[in-house]
Amino acid sequence: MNTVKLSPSLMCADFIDMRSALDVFQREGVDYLHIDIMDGHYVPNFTLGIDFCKAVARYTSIPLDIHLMIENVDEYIPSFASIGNALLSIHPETCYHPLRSLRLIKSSGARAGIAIDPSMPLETYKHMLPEVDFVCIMTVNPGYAGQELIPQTIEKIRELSAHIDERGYDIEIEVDGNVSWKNIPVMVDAGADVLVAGTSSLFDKSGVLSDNLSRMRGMLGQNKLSRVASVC
Ligand code: S6P
Ligand code: MG
Repeated sequence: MNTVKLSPSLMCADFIDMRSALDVFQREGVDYLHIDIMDGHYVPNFTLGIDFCKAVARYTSIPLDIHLMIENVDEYIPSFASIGNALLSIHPETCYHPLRSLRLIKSSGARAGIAIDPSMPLETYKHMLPEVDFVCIMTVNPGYAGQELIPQTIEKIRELSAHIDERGYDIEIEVDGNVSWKNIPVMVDAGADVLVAGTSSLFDKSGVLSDNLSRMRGMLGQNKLSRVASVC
């Protein structure tokens, strides 16, 4: 079985104490840092922005998994990609020509992904798959942390996993939304390769961050850390 990767969602961290969270991730090892970018148009919320991404990239060597929940995405792709060591996911429904946007991500030096809204069928996205490095299956409506899983999205993970196997694509399936203690086994069983961990597991306030991370590793059968890097 492949190792399931972890991508802590930084919008769920304590903003006043972000450095402590980054230190834990840098010390203990996580695969990516998930950063939600919202514009108040495509989603009814604002969260983090490009200067935040740059600051995180200066502080840690962990790749940034930047989830763009914004309109006019082509205008911003080059700036986010220029941060370096990044994965960028777009919501294709925000683009006139999603394949053009995906190619722009790649030509700008980042890894390209599509994020799929929970309401959308996989069929709509199949012709984009040959050009993506990862697919982010959203298991809650985009815009907020702390929401409940939309159950029918689990079947979509399973369907995508089978389709990827059948076609032999080299694509990671990321799952974003209510990746809770209860839902983790179900999501992994359905085919998740990357878990975006937020308030319902890693940042669960009833536990301490480093203990929550160990608990996640334990659930995933990962007693050893998959990635350890030194603080820059
Ligand atoms: C939602 C965003 C997500 C959240 C994550 C929060 O728009 O894309 O990345 O940060 O879902 O996790 P949780 O466990 O609070 O749902
Ligand atoms: Mg996200």
